[in-house]
Amino acid sequence: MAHRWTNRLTARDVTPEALWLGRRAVLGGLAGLGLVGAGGARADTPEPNAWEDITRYNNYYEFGTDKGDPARHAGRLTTSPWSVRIDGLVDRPGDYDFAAIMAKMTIEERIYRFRCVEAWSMVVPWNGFELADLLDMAGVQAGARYVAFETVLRPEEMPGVRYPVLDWPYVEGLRLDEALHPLTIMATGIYGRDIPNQNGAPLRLVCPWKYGFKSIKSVVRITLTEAEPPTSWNKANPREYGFYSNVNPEVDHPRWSQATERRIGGGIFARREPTLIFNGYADEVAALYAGMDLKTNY
Ligand SMILES: Nc1nc2c(c(=O)[nH]1)N[C@H]1C(S)=C(S)[C@@H](COP(=O)(O)O)O[C@H]1N2
Ligand SMILES: [Mo]
Repeated sequence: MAHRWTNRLTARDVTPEALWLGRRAVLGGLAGLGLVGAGGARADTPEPNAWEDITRYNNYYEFGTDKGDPARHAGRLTTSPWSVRIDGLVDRPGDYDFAAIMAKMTIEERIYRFRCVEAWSMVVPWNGFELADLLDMAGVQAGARYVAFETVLRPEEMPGVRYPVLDWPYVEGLRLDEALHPLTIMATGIYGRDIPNQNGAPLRLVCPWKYGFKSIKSVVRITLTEAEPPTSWNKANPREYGFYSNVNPEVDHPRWSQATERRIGGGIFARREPTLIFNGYADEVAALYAGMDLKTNY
């Protein structure tokens, strides 16, 4: 399929893989214990305030809310065989086998700026395919306006779902035009390898102009709907998390500023950089929100 997007970021911008691998240690302050990274790479521990903000947010709550839980427990998740149910307002609803999807897709590397946790960013080389291509397989019907996503729910493999920290299964949503945008991909790999379980194997959404929590992991169901679908973080805390969740330095989270961020790998003395509207992808996506008040539609 003809893809309409070109990387502006290059391999030179990519966060070194060792730092990516060691990120949880970097963010969790374990760096001092020598647990950081392959190849002996050692990153700095962020200052305590930032550390607090980060550790309050975990990356894959189905495996627990403790900062080390995803890496510790996600290995239990069985990711093969895997299928994705595509239903709702589509011409060809059904269970789409992941291996069959992969056989049909063009897998490309995309280097994206990614907000991994709220005030930290990285530049990550993802491998994947455009979500639009998957939706094409199912045939989106005229009445569809939104896309709802659901993560697998397997209590026997996911120790965190015993706790009602979120309303399981984890769900997310995009407006149809956001979902069809060429920047929106389903990632199946990272740094040229299969995606690790804790990052959402075997396929997870990546929507690079939005905050990290929109990028739902280990997707098993995609439903085309007419109405705006519920999202996990909005259900848990509607004041703090809206449906859109576009990266926006002008709209603070009620508990912290979103105006600046730090690039992982910058080290403890790295200056905070100004956060860019739409995470730096304004040229590509601002038109989707023309005329919308982004303060009320946060
Ligand atoms: N199913 C599911 N998806 C999820 C989460 C989660 O807890 N469960 N956490 C989200 C949050 S808060 C973030 S910041 C990103 C983190 O993705 P990463 O670990 O690949 O950086 O995943 C998002 N996707
Ligand atoms: Mo997050």
